[in-house]
Amino acid sequence: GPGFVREAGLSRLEVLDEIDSTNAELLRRAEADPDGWGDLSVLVADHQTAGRGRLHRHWESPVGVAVAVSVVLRPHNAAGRPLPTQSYSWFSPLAALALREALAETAGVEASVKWPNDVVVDGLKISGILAQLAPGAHGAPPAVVLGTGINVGQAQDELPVPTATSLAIATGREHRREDILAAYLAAFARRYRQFCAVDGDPDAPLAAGRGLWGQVEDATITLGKRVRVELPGGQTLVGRATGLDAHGALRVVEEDGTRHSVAAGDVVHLRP
Ligand code: BT5
Repeated sequence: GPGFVREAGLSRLEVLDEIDSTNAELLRRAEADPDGWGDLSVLVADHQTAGRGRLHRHWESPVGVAVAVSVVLRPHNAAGRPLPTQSYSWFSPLAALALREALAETAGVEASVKWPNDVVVDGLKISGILAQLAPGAHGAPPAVVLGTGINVGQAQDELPVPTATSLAIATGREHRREDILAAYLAAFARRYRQFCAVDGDPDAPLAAGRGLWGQVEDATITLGKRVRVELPGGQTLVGRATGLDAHGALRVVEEDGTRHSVAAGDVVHLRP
């Protein structure tokens, strides 16, 4: 309700029955009216008919059992100064941390981050996050539309891939989508404001103590693992994931010692 919107510090929250994609819709609206969709405006849909993942992949969010939510970010510090666009790569991991917190709080579930944009429980994907650039308001830097799909009530045969799970499967009981959504948005807004307050410096300590960089490293199960990384160009890399760089890129060391910083790609965790 409106009380929640105010408390969480959101600009507005709109709920639709059905839309092609909440990200696509917010991108269209931000384009048509860059000033009308301010920082922390939220769009939620009960059902998406053409949800998207990265690289135009399909994202499934069936009616009644999934959360599909997108947020417009026009990041600036308290003095109104825009955040440097290099810091934008941290919004998706920031969202993953917020969801992790929300799942612990509302469902008692321990979730982790799988690089780059998955939230996993028991190694299975419970949520995917998609950040896209939108036009900035009048002369301002680009905005970000940050979308999150969360599997809440699906049974295993309602999920598109065997590597997916839902909150119902992970806990063996039902959960209200509104509770998950409210906890997630509140956690996200809180962390986002902390990050904006330090001008998007991933190393600057936040209220929780450490910088965002360190917090994300701690929550990312990919680190320390042997991985196969499929790069966007089609090449494949096999090695050990050793950490994240200052932009959130994955550091990978191949068996022959060659070092890489991978900005985008798909990761498979391999056996040690
Ligand atoms: C993602 O892409 O994981 C980002 C998903 C973002 C979805 C949100 S929902 C609200 C907003 N509006 C949108 O249109 N999108 C955002 P990626 O890492 O590329 O993963 C996509 C792959 O995940 C697909 O190719 C499937 O294999 C798998 N997948 C599809 N639906 C899934 C689901 N419900 N649960 C788990 N995996 C799924």
